[in-house]
Amino acid sequence: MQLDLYYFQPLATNSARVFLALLEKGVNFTEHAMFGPHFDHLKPAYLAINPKGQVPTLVCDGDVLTEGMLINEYIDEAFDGPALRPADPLDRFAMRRWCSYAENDLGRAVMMINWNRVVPDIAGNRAPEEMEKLLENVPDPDRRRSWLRAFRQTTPPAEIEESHKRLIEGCRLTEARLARHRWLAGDAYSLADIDFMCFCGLIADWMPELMNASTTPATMEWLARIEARPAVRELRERTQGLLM
Ligand SMILES: N[C@@H](CCC(=O)N[C@@H](CS)C(=O)NCC(=O)O)C(=O)O
Repeated sequence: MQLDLYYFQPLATNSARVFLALLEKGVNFTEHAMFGPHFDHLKPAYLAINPKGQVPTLVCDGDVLTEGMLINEYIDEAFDGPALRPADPLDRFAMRRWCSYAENDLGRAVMMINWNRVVPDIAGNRAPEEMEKLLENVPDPDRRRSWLRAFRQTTPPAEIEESHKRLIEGCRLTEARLARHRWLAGDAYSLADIDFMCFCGLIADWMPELMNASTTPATMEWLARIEARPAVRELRERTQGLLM
């Protein structure tokens, strides 16, 4: 089967989780790296593949798959290699619950805070008119609005504060879970750990006051276990540039 993965460099969040699932399964795929500051994801060639203009996209023999969480379930189901979903139905539920929490709640708060930090850098030296013209090509109106608010730095402080509160609560919940279980879904490493590491592992780097060895020791040990995995080491080696 011909697999083509379209993803953002540097590898993080949504792109990293699918890239990592493929590495964990030992699946061969063709890489199509895209660069945020070049706005490759808004170019007509890519919009013809994914009209939402978002990454990652996995194309399997011409079938276009989007939504990282669903792509990863497909990868685990379709390919040989170590299982990334628990067999026990309740553990599998826990996996899905934590994946959903990572994506829709805690991960969204992390991304919102980071987005407001990095978009001015992504814009680079472009004049405001040029940047705003470029952003007219963002197909999804909600995404267009958040790009514009981040670029103009007009996101209401109360919304950023709300995201901070979610991070504090998320770090507490995760720590409580990992103090009782080796992995988020129970006894085995799963897609939940992949998602959580890709979205929320960033908190340890960006906001060490919230995630650190004294406040969240079980989470830090879990992160160290993940970073020692060969596939994660390979992911780090394949990451070009620095996370902004
Ligand atoms: N729900 C989608 C979200 C994908 C997403 O937000 N990707 C970001 C990169 S991490 C993106 O493409 N951002 C560009 C934009 O939204 O305009 C998924 O799970 O794959």
